Amino acid sequence: MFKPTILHFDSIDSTNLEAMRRAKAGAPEGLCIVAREQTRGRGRLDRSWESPRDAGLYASLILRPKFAMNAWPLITLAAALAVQDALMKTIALRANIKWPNDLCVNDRKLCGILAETLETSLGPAAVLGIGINLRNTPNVPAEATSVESETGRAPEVGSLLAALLKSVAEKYEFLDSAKGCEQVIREWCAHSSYSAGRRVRVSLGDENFEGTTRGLENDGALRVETTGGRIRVVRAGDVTALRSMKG
Ligand code: BT5
Repeated sequence: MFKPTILHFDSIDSTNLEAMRRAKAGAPEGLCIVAREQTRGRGRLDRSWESPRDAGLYASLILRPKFAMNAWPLITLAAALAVQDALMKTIALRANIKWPNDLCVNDRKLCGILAETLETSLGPAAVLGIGINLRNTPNVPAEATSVESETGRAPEVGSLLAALLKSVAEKYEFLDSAKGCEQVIREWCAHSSYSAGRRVRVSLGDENFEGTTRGLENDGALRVETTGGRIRVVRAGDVTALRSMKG
């Protein structure tokens, strides 16, 4: 049974970095690092995550999954479902999931998820980092949003965190069950407007292309149909919605 234990910090470089340091030192699955601010909050690909004091929820969980490593990318998708669920239950805010790791409201980013894997003395581990903007502050990008901007009030961090950990635990245990992966993918597709029929631009860093989303592969990769009906499978990259919703 997955049981989170929370460790609070006033200020830290990055909750993901602290969770990785502790995982390397043998910390158990379920240890959750939470901070009021991060001085070096991390996004993907060395990007930063703006984490002003008391303006967001910044949390990282140590996981030591027993399921096959090819299913580990599904942790990000399961976490997105958990954030969506927690926001709905805590503050009745409906957020959309954008592949692979964002939650948005009206296409503005409210939450980012960063799952990182590492080797530790106890075997391979994953650190699941979640940042949710609770209040808008001048530091966060203009194209972002916060719970307060969307609902008129910011939830109490403790209650949102409790709901989030409960939901993450449920989805994570689910991933470990028979047919869990298929069900997470099905659930993700039902809860994300990006899953199918959405016109998108995909940026792979050295290459950009446009197409229409056509669901997910078994490992959570996004299928995008380009000209001539060719399906491209995107495992890492950024996806932006284009205006037309028609596929
Ligand atoms: C992410 O990366 O969205 C993953 C963010 C994960 C943050 C959490 S907080 C707790 C834990 N500890 C950490 O150190 N990290 C995790 P990516 O998809 O690469 O998006 C990064 C981009 O989002 C940046 O380049 C900015 O454009 C934008 N951004 C930065 N700060 C933001 C914020 N507070 N709100 C919305 N967008 C932001």
